[in-house]
Amino acid sequence: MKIGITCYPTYGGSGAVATELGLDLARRGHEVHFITYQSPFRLRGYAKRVFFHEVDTTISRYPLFDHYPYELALASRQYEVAMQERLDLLHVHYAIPHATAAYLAREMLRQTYPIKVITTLHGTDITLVGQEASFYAISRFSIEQSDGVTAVSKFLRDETYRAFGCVQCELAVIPNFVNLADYRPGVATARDSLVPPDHKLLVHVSNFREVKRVKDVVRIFARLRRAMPATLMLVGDGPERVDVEQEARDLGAADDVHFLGRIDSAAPLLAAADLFVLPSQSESFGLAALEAMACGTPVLATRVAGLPELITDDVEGLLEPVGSVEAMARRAIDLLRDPVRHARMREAALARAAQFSTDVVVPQYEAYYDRVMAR
Ligand code: GMT
Repeated sequence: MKIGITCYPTYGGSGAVATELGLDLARRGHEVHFITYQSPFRLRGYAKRVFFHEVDTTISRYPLFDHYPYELALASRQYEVAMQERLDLLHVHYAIPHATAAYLAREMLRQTYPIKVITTLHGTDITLVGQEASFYAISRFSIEQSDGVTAVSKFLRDETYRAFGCVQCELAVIPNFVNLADYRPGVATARDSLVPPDHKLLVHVSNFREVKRVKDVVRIFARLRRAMPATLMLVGDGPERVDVEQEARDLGAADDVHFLGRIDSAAPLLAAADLFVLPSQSESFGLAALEAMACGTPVLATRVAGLPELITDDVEGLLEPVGSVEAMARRAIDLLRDPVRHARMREAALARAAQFSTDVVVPQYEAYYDRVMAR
């Protein structure tokens, strides 16, 4: 099949999933064309049957444009690439504005040939942005007009039905996945190069948006650090970072908190960690948690949205209500003081992650493409 993929190319779960999906589809013999404004962050170097088509944004500073109409430039590029490459389908990730642009491209192509549009919903496109008054109607329209729609968890499917009604759409659940060749315990960075020998290592990875509650990570850590020597490493960057840095200073924990910024692959760090911390307000799936589990690291997370579909409390990790910093710290301390229980949880995390490996999940997308193409 010839597949066009549009996603946000920047640091984030939806772009990561879209890119890993494209790379694996190409390994399976499909031809994949990424269409976006910059090369996706996980797309590095040459890969057979993978192509990148840049959406030109150079005219964005034209004086008439207070707000650059990116979605029109994107629709135009999707149309051109589809015509030139004879794409079978456009698979867009994150509804706004990608599903809307793909709808336009499909309408432009209608006279020539009937391309299919599949939209994958990832999270805040439904739970936050899509429910903003100014985006609600266009989100609903773009979802309903897609030829196929997938959601990354049952939670997100049900939330889409609840929030949008979506009478005409049938949503398939296809979960996030992880490449076990890249994310595995064996890739761990040597611990003595990361932390003093007696320290426990806690890791968090995110784009530092409010929904991630990164300050809670530091609050949990500050409490845990009173009970045992420990280091916290925070990977990623975003709007909350300055406040999180201040929180670490205010709590007197800054010496043991390291802000690493955006790094290409966190796998070596995840594999070296004792605990991955994800106290999000909402998390439709929690790709970062899955990647940590694939590296054999248990997860301390919130019992919210899609996270309980991935993690069972006390099996592969620990789940507590949003904001319950005391309880999360207490449970982390108990776990890290019990090496036998911790080792059992590591094994359970690895076994659970294997159920979401690329080999298991990507064929579900292929089967879904076949179903949509046959309609
Ligand atoms: O919806 C978002 O916040 C954006 C998106 C991203 O690009 O980081 O994250 C979402 O998509 C991921 C991949 O499907 C999921 O694993 C994340 O749980 C989800 N984030 C939220 O729901 C907050």
